[in-house]
Amino acid sequence: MAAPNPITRLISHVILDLDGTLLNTDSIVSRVVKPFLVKNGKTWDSKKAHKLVGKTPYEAAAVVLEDYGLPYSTEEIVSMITPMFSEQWCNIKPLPGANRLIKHLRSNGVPTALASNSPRSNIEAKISCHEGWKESFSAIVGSDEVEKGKPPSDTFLEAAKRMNTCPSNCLVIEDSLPGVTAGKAAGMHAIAVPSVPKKTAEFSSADEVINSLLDVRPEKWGLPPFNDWIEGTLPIEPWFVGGPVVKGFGRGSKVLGIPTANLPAENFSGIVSEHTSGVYFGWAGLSTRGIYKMVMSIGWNPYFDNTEKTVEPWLLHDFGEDFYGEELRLVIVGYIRPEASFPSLESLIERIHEDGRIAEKALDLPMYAKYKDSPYLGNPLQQGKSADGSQAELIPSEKLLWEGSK
Ligand code: ADP
Ligand code: RBF
Ligand code: MG
Repeated sequence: MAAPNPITRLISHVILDLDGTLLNTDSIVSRVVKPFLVKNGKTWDSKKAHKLVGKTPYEAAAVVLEDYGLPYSTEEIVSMITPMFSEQWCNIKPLPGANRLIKHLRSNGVPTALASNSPRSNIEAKISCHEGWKESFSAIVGSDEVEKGKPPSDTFLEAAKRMNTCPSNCLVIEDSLPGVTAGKAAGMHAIAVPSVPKKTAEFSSADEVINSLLDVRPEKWGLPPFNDWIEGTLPIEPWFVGGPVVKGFGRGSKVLGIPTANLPAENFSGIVSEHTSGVYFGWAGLSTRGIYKMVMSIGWNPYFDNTEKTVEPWLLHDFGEDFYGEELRLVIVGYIRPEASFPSLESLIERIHEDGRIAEKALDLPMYAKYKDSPYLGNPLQQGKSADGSQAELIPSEKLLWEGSK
């Protein structure tokens, strides 16, 4: 692994944004705004969803009003939509790496604040759904506790003040442009974790732009490093996907010499939005052949600038033939790195081979090897169907985790 960057900044306090940074709030925005619009005779345009990211409820309502031309005032929209949101608070899932980061900061005694554009009561309601979160923050600042929400600096300055520290000691982690702007305006360091894909160019004011919270490297900021990386891999809570192998871009073998067995996009709709892009690894089961080591990318393949997020599993075995149409089951157990663009095709290929070597070796570690026995990979009774007879796209990971650890 490369030597860590020399530490040029000494951070003592961290300030986290909530929606879109720690919580996958976007997934419920459409669940609330969409039915609201439908009820009012409008059609939800998912391409406009990003315009609501990082806004206060009032600002978001104003955007909805402007975009869809509803016969209400902004205040009326806020008051109609707020109860609909409140019902959903506990359905918002933590983003990948959020629990890990919060626990890490807490166990290392790094004072951490929450600074959000939501009103304080909403913040409290949302974090109460997640065990250990509330106790992990030494200060919480809502938009109703300061004169102006983000992008002005008030929210972050107030958070620093409540932690009795000065802004230059603080590291802000934010997914939205208004949030990063606010952090910089407060004189703080800022990491951007954009929740809207492919918008990284907008974040030039951030000190660092990363792909997900899994990629936070606290040691770069003079903070205690994570110590859960093992042989270049990060264990994750496993996830399970499967389906018949379908045709992909026709590029894997031809252009890269690396075949990737694609699964039907619809099998991934939930998974793809839940998991950040990146390079992962695990075990692959082919119904008639056996169980193999596997390394895969999930995302937009930046080198090729794809418009669709895909899952590209490369089975670490020489089959000497295609197996389109066969049932493929995957158990994804660990993370290696974010997706990247590369200066040349050769360097992309070299990096993918390196990923393969890392996965090959790591999968022999007991913590990963045990998942080779997951019933999901090979049990014909489970294949293609779940208990209710519907297509099995995802087995609840808690269940299999439990089975795997018996
Ligand atoms: P496509 O774009 O259609 O996915 P690829 O060039 O990526 O085409 O080749 C993938 C196909 O190659 C898979 O669907 C599978 O049938 C076959 N294949 C052969 N060996 C492997 C392997 N080791 N890993 C993944 N797929 C393989
Ligand atoms: N594509 C990228 O553009 N950037 C990557 O960092 C990247 N990493 C990959 C890692 C692995 C292990 C695999 C199997 C593929 C990766 N690819 C990446 C995807 C590759 O571009 C993809 O398989 C082809 O586009 C085939 O469709
Ligand atoms: Mg492929």
